[in-house]
Amino acid sequence: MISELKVQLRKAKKSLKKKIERIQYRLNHQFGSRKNSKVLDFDPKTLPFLDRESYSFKEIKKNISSFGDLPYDLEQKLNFFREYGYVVLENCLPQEAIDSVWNEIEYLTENHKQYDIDGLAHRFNDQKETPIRLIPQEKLKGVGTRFIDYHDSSIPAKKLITHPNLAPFLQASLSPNVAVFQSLIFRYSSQQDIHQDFPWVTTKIPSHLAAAWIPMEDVHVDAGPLFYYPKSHLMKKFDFGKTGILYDHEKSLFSPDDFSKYLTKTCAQNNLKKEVLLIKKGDILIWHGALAHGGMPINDIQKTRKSFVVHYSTTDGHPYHRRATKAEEKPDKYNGITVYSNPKLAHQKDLFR
Ligand SMILES: O=C(O)CCC(=O)C(=O)O
Ligand SMILES: [Fe+2]
Repeated sequence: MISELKVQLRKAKKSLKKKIERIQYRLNHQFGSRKNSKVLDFDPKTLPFLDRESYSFKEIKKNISSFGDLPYDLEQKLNFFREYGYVVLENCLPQEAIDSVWNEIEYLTENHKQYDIDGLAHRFNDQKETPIRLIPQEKLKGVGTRFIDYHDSSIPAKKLITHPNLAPFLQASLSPNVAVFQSLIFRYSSQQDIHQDFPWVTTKIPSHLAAAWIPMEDVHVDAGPLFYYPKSHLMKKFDFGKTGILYDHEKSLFSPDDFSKYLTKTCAQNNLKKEVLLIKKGDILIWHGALAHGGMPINDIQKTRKSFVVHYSTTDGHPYHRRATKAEEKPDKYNGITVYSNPKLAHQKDLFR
């Protein structure tokens, strides 16, 4: 009892200290000097070519690996992405390849007790990543659950997320040295609040970040589709206080909630309109690391929204697996894209071939 009280007291003290720091920070910013404040944007020296004023498709094309016929016009899609912060590549992935990866997920869900692949389930284990063998099956199948970095255990998944129809776009928008560094598989909508990815899904170079949203079934409007605000990647960035544009749970003075309020307000001020993503299996949405987006609420609880979200950086931006302490000697490459391996899951790497 006493120790519980002590814990609560410690928490209350911490929260009060943060409140005071927040007020001091705001006052300082309004009236004081900004000598020590962080620059609130990406470092211009590190921007991918596509994000630079001097961008030229001709130059980019010279630098990336040669590629075959694509089901879209690369230059046109890159121009659209540059302007709007997202783009849809239609009919890019074979249906059978998607179905077979989803079948692996069904198999793992049924036989989860044998697998150490990570998952994250709603209101389970303090929202911490947990091996799926420890997550009860109903939770694993439920709303709010995701498989984390599943691609580590599946060659078909690795091939899907580095597909030859996708790789040239990623290389042209980020750098020739693209790296997959995180992936999430959802059965239902994440119902996540509006956010941008770069403050959380952190890379050594925050501007080296893009994500793909791969539907594993046609998206239904009542299933809680992904939403986003076109052009929001160009908005002024949020200041988390002390940690600049990046979020740190311990050190940042402002919370994820403050961040989403800021984004909603700033999108409205800039007259940006929310769009909802209703794409089909086989299509891919790519979004810029700074595009404001989230998951709509689920209107019909019977409706799944099976999807594969992949975060890509560059080998400079993210030199090794987030669970590793140093670079792999020879990381795997699929279609010219580096795919790091999880050193903690070496015994269950590439289970599916
Ligand atoms: O698929 C969703 O609903 C949102 C996923 C997302 O925002 C992310 O993984 O960064
Ligand atoms: Fe996100």
